[in-house]
Amino acid sequence: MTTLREYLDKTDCKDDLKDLIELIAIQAVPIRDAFIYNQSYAGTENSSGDKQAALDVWSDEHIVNVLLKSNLVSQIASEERDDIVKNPNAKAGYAVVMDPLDGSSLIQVNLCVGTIVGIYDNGDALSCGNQMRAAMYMLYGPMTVLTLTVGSGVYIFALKDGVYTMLEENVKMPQGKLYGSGGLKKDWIPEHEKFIDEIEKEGGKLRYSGSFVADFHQILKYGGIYCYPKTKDNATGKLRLVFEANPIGFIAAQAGGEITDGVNNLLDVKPQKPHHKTPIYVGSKNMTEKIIRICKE
Ligand code: AHM
Ligand code: MG
Repeated sequence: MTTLREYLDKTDCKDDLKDLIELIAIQAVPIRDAFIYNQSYAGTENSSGDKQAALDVWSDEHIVNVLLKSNLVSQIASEERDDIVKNPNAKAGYAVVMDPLDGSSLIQVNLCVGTIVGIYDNGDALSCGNQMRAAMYMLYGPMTVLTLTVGSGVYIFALKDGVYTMLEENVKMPQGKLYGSGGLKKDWIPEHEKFIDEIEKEGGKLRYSGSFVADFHQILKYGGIYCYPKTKDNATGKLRLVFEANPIGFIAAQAGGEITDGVNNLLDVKPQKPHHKTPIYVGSKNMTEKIIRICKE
């Protein structure tokens, strides 16, 4: 069984990047332990206007403290903060972007949630997604699973007794028929309505939990599409380019899938601010090509 470190040792990652990836991945242990004491809402909102769960706030503070202490990171952009945290004296200049606890409306019902992270080696948290050096998410399901890319394929690891060992190597996203969409149906724009209609007519099967990271993991394995579209009342959609779309999109692309807003490859879009929002379609190319075609028509 290959451990996470043994895998990283075979890649072209520098030692400090390997250390950073391992350090972030192992935070799954304290985060999982914190679930039981952080079941409620915190009574606050983040810059995107989302209600913060106690575990959102806890995970954010925990990971930021760990990263600052490591001295490996010069910038941290977190979904739970208004501004980028800067550490100009860090000995290594990695920039980390993160959603410390994605899917937080599901904490109280014990459904699957996760931590999404992207790493840039240029020290700039507002880089385009295609400049990412590594992307990963930890999924807190029946098992704790780490999905990771360092730019040479996607690898999945499972955590047991404090050690991640490889579950699957070089994961490729199949073409598929699963679909899930956020946004109220009554507010869908005609392009999105047509897209979902076509999928359903072709035998698509609905799977949507309300946790992007969990819903994407299913798409990664089985194929299909996750979408959070723009709607009649919200031209930017709900999700964020920096913390959610780019790390997940980078993983999708490394597995042979794609991320788009219907027109642009999101990995090519320059973030305008940390909480830059965007419509998202991420999944198998048979699906992303369909929404791109419909948006062109
Ligand atoms: P969060 O990062 O605060 O949890 O918000 C993002 C979540 C996604 O995980 C999920 O796909 C989406 O919001 C669900 O939204 P909705 O409840 O509108 O379907
Ligand atoms: Mg999120």
